[in-house]
Formats: sequence, structure tokens, C-alpha cells
Amino acid sequence: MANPEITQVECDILILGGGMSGCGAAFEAKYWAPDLKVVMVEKSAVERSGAVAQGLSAINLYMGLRYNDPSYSKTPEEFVRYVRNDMMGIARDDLLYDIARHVDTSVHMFEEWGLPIWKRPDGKYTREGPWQVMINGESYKPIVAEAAKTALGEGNLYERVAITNLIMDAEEENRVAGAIGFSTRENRIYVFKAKVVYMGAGGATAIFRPRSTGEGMGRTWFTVFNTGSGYAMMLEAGAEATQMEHRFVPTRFKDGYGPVGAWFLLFKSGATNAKGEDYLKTREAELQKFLPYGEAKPTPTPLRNHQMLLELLDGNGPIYMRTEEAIAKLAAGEGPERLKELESEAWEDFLDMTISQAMVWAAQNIEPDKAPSEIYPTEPYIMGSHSGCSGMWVSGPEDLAPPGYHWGYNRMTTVKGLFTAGDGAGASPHKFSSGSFTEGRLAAKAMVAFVRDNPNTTKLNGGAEELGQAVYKPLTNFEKGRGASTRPDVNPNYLLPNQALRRLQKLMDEYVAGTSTWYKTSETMLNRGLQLLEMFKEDLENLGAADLHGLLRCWELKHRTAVAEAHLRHIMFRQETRWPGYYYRTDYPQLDDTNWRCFVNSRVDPKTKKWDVFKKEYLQIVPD
Ligand code: SFD
Ligand code: AMP
Repeated sequence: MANPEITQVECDILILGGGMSGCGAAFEAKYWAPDLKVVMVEKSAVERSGAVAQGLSAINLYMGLRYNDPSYSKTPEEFVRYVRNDMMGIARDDLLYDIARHVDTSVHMFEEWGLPIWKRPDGKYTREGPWQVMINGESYKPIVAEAAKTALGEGNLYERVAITNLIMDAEEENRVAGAIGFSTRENRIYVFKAKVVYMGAGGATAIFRPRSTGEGMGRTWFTVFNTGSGYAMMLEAGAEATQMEHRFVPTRFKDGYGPVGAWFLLFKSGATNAKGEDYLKTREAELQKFLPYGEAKPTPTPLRNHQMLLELLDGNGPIYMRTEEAIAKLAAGEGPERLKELESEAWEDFLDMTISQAMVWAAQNIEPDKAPSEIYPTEPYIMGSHSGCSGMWVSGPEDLAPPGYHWGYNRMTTVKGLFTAGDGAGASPHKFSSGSFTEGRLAAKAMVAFVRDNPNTTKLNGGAEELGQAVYKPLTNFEKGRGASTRPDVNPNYLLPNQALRRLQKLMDEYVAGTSTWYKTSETMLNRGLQLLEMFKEDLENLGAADLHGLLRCWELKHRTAVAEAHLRHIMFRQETRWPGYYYRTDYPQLDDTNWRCFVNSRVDPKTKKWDVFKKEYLQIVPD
């Protein structure tokens, strides 16, 4: 495949990625500025793309502010404290507060647009836990996508176009001017020029070797199509990143990756080791090693993982979610209808968002009201919206952000005109689907202000033809090299993306605290990992793609590799173990608040490609 057609598109606001935050951005931008041309680009189809593609069974952030009822409502201050503790002392108070004060309006709109939210007899949404509400969420994403599409209007949505790189301005340094990508269906390159760019390409999966193998290969917790592309492209553009050492290791139902929140919080299930002991209690003393966060309520997510890992390492596994006990307790004294109802709620929790887990139950003859189910810590994920806080360092809201955390427009990165939110914005986790949509809205409002203040058009740095050749290089490599062998997957001239992905995952798993070392690493291991990663990057020049599908996989891999490098370099820089249960530095096994209660930020110089990793002060706004 050669000589692609080139399509050039010019707009005011360019939204890259039609996930939850991208849809929020599209909706809000058109609300404030119906006169501006807003274009959205999505590598798949917005209706079923991103982390919410499969559906969800809960909205994990809803404050209930309209009730002002302490037994139901949460305050923004409480949210900041909760998240800061879960992050073991470091989070951006300003960004979190900003999300919390606005998130409810998004949830109310979702309901108006048709999302069924469970209700209590008094009309309030049914809480799963203190922050969450239960939904019938199989069609959550189509509902949100419809609102975004309607707002954008005909002709402004480009689906099945994968963005590979941002394009900078030719005249103004450190200013973004657009983006380039390719159609995954036709022989066509797209070049977009804009006054302002929103990056909403989500978090990063499959950087690490997953636990699933063989016939389950590719089954992970977080959609495999979120490939860290946003982080990679923003880093390449010179934007400052924060907390890229952080990760999320979700505890999940084993093998199907089913969520645990509904069981722990709604059904109030306990989890035990194989001897039937409640390891959260028997391992309570372990929390004292990580004070003051060990005493926080709820126990921070990494510490809960840590307690479980100690059990597994001592041979006390399997760890079981005691679904049968929880259901028996809830059904006690009630009739058979209640049991039936609980049973169907249990199945729906999985069927709404992780159908694979329902299949594991079916395949292993597990009836949740009769037998417990295994839970397990998964491979690591790099993300910024769940219980992980990686992402870019963004400007905070002007009324809340302390000096140094605000440089103009809310949610703008350190690159002029480049905005992000959701998984893209770092140090502000636990925003989830509702908070990501809300943060996209906040970014969009600021982007509209940016365009009003900067009405002149930008100028793309680089010709479309030359940029397009770089995008198509893996196709060219394959075409040129294919004659050297008869089997396309054995060839001295190129490396196929699947082969390269496995090499990256093995490297990250073994040297950068993956599952095979029980999440442990050290400076010497990281140094060796970095050497291997440098060689791996050289080989990426020889990636080969047989077709457009392969080309997509090649670019996803390149993006994953950039995220992997950021993760490794940040872990190397932070000389402590702040999040046991997520990862351990065996050479610095303690949490060290004196030296490390700070953010770790980094930037790649766009010209020299050199990394600069440095500390950024943590500034507390909301008191303990
Ligand atoms: O249970 C390109 N999340 C949950 N949130 C909840 O509120 N409730 C839940 O029940 C949730 N659960 C959950 C959640 C996430 C995941 C992965 C699972 C389960 C398995 C969190 C939210 O889903 C999450 O916070 C938001 O979706 C984040 O929004 P955003 O916009 O940052 O990311 P996205 O929605 O994944 O969208 C990214 C989009 O970018 C596209 N894309 N497009 C063009 N070019 C490229 N190169 C691109 N690369 C990516 C993607 O296709 C996608 O559309 S539970 O576990 O907690
Ligand atoms: P999950 O299903 O694990 O993605 O979790 C859904 C929500 O419940 C998130 O807000 C989690 O932080 C929260 N959660 C899950 N398990 C627990 C727990 N044991 N204690 C407190 N919060 C939890």
C-alpha cells in the first residue's frame, strides 16, 4: 500500500479521542461556542470506544450535593481528603476539588439522556458505596456518544482515524497546531489543523505481560485498545508529565477480571484467605509500617493489595471473595424473591461491564450464592482516572490553584493550546467515567476561552506529504523487506507488531516490577531494563505492517513504548516505596515522606529527545 490520499481538515477546536472525556469536551465546547468548528477524531467508533465501550455497572463518582444531607451527600473537601489518602499523601487538591464541585451535573444529564440509574424508595440514587451509584449501564457509552455526536453536528466526526502524532506550530515555539493520523479502512492520511487541541486518548494497557495466556491472550482488565497514545504524543510534543511512576494494580475476580467494588461495597462481602481468615484483619499490623496513610479510612487501595500479596506469597492463597456468605447475610429473614433479586444483581454487575467474568462463573460451575470466587491482583495499568494517577501536569482552575499550579487556562498542559483531562490529566485520580466526562467539559470551556483570546490560525510545522511518509513507514518497511522470506512472520528485514509487543511486555514484566517478580524492582534491575529498552527502541524503526490493521498495531506499540519508558524512568527517580501493593523498590523499601512527599514530573526535550525527571512540590489546599 503506497501513495495514500491526503485529506486536510481545518477547525477551531480539535478533539482527539471520543471517550468519556472527549465526549464531555465536544458537548461543552458546542454549548459555549456554537459558532466554532469543533472536530472530533476517534480511532474506532465513538458509540463503543474506550474504557466504557463494554458498559459499566456503576458510576463511581457522584457527590449528591443537591441534597446537602450528611448521611448521603459528600463534600468536595471530603473527596480531596479521600483521594489524597488513597494516593498515600500526594494528589492535586485543586484539580480534584474542581471535579467534585461539578460532577453531579454530568450525572444528572446522563439520566436525562436515558441512562437508567438505580433508585431507592426515597427517590435518591442507590449508592454502591460512599461515592458510587449503581446503574444499568450496558448502554452507557452509546448514550453519552449520542449527546456528543449531536453537539458536533454532521461532518465533524472522523471515526476509524488513528492519530499518530501531534503537529507543532511552525512559527511559535511550544505551541501545538494540529495532528496527523491515518484511516484504518482506506489508503488515506489525515492532517488536522486547529487553534487548540484536546487530547483524550485514554490510559495505557498491555504495557506489561498480562496474566492471561494462550486462548485468553488479550483478555485484560482495561480495554486493550487504550494504548497510552495520548501520553506518548503529549510527551513527544514536550508537555510535562506527572506521576508516571504511579500505576494501578486492580484486585479483580480471577481470570475474567470482574470488578470487586459492588461486592465489597454494595453486597458488603468479605474476602478471606484459603484458611477462611480475614486477611485485612490478620494483616492489620502491616499498615502501621506506612503511617499516617496506613490509618486512613478506607485503607488505601495499594495497602489493601499489599495485605493480599503477603498472603499469596506466604502460600495462603487462593484468596476468596465470600459471595456466598454475603448473599446469605443479605437474604437472611427474607423470602425467596429477595434471593432471586440478589442473584440477578450479582450477575448483572458482570454482564453490564465484564461479561467474561460471567462466562468464568458459567464455565467453572460457580453459583455465587453457593460458592466463593477467587480474586487476584492483576498486571499493572498506567492511567489517571481510576485508582491510578499518571498523566500530564495541567494548569488548575484560577480560583483554586496555588501559584505554580496555574498558568492560564484550566486543564491546559505546559504546551500552549494543548489540553487534556480524564486519563490524560495526572495527579487527580478517582474521577472515573463521570469525573472524566466532567473534566473534559471543564477543559472545553477553557478551550473556548483560549480560542476567543487567540483567534489567529496556526501554521503546521511540516508538509503533509513528508509527515505522511513517516506515518506509513511500517507499511513501506514491510513492502520493501517481504521478498526475503516466504513466511511473513519470519523475516530478517522487519519486526511485526505482535512480536515486538511481546518483547516489550516481557521486558517490563521482568525488570520494571511486573507480576513475575511480584511487583518488585530495584535500581540495578531498572538500569538493565533501560538498556534493553534503548535497544528495543532502535528496532522499532524496523517495524513492519502488512496492512492497515498492522499499521495501527505498530503505532499503538510505539506509543506504548514511550509510556513504558516514562514509567521506568519515573520509578527509577523516586527512591522510596510509596505504594506497596502497586510496586516495591527493594532497595528503598520504606515510604519516605521527608524526601518524597512530592510529585515526580518529567519532560522530554522535543529537539534533543533528552529526558529531564524532577521533583515538583506538593501544595496542600484542603486541610487534613
Ligand atoms: O468498575 C484514540 N471506569 C469506571 N468508571 C465508572 O464510573 N464506573 C465503573 O464501573 C468503572 N469501571 C471501569 C472503568 C474503566 C475501565 C477500563 C474498566 C472498568 C474496565 C473508569 C472510566 O471508564 C474512565 O475513567 C473513563 O472512561 C476515562 O475517560 P477518557 O476519556 O480519559 O478515556 P476513554 O473513555 O477510555 O477514551 C479514550 C478514547 O480515545 C480513543 N483513542 N483515538 C484516536 N487516535 C488514537 N491514537 C487513539 N487512542 C485512543 C479510544 O478509542 C477511546 O475512544 S470499574 O472497574 O471501576
Ligand atoms: P472496582 O470495582 O474495584 O473498580 O471499584 C469500584 C469503586 O469501589 C471504586 O471507587 C473503588 O475505589 C471502590 N472500592 C473497591 N473496593 C473497595 C474497598 N474494599 N474499600 C473501599 N472502596 C473500594
